[in-house]
Amino acid sequence: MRSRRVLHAVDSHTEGMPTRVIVGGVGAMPGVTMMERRAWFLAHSDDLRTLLMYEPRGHASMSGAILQPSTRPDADWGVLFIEVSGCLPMCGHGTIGVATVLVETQMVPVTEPVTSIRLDTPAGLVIADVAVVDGSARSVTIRNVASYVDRLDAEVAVPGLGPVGYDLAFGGNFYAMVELAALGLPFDRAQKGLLLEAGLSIMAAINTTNRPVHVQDPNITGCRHVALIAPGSDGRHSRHAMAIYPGWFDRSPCGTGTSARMAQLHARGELELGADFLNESFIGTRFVGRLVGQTALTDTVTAVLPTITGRAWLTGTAQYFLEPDDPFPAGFLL
Ligand code: PYC
Repeated sequence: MRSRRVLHAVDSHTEGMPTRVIVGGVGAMPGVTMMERRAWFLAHSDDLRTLLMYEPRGHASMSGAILQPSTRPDADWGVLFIEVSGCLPMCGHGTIGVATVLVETQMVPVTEPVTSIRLDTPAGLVIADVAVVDGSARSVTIRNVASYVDRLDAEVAVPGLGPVGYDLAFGGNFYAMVELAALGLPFDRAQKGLLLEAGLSIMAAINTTNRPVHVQDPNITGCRHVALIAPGSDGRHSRHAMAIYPGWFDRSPCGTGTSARMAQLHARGELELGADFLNESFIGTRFVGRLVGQTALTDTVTAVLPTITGRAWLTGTAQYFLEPDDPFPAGFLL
């Protein structure tokens, strides 16, 4: 075999959104936390991310995760999230995909009716409770990181759109939330080009004028996700199109986005602790979220503690190669 690299993958999708889980072929990265490993990876090994996510092995909306030994004694596996736009600190659909793969391949001891997996992510410890029936993963509930509102009723001047009102919350990543009706745009897949353009312009304007920074971790910064909320959405059932940098939509209902949305709805008095919240993606797939507690992050910022439940399915296994004379050793995007 001529290949310079052999990368072992278990491919899956979470409510329509791919998670390519790299289970072999990548050694332990330097770093004493997963956030340090993420920084090391971006500085020294980002061509591996683009090789696995970009064409011809992936595509413009690809997403995945690289398994690592945990950096903390209380976790089973470390996870580095990779996608076309970089390395997210936390990814909800990716966590549901990883947990499903770990159970289905028996890379963790599997118990029924629930297998609890502790994952060391760049954003902190995330616990995934996998519902297992007859040895098979049926759904996953993740206990996500503390989520909080950064700003409510903010306004930003967006070239081509004028002043746009938005709320901004953190749920593992920062999410701007904008009502589609206020933009005069329809919740319609046939208009996806217009929606994507609006989402990207809004995130660029927010990052230029008032870039968000996490209240506890200055490594987490910037808004790369805009939830375009469909008319008729409320604190029980919400639909959205999630526009993501550099130009794609989440196919899943977005786990970290659902967490941010629940933090926003709670702050607005529309979602109480303990109530189920149904969040629906642009393709109509669903996560069920719930707020299970609160925690103080600083003297002035109180966060909510979200859980997200969704399903993932394995789609295949693969060994990805890089031959020495491949003209695209880091892939490409068209
Ligand atoms: O599920 O958290 C998520 C996510 C982030 C980006 C795409 N999906």
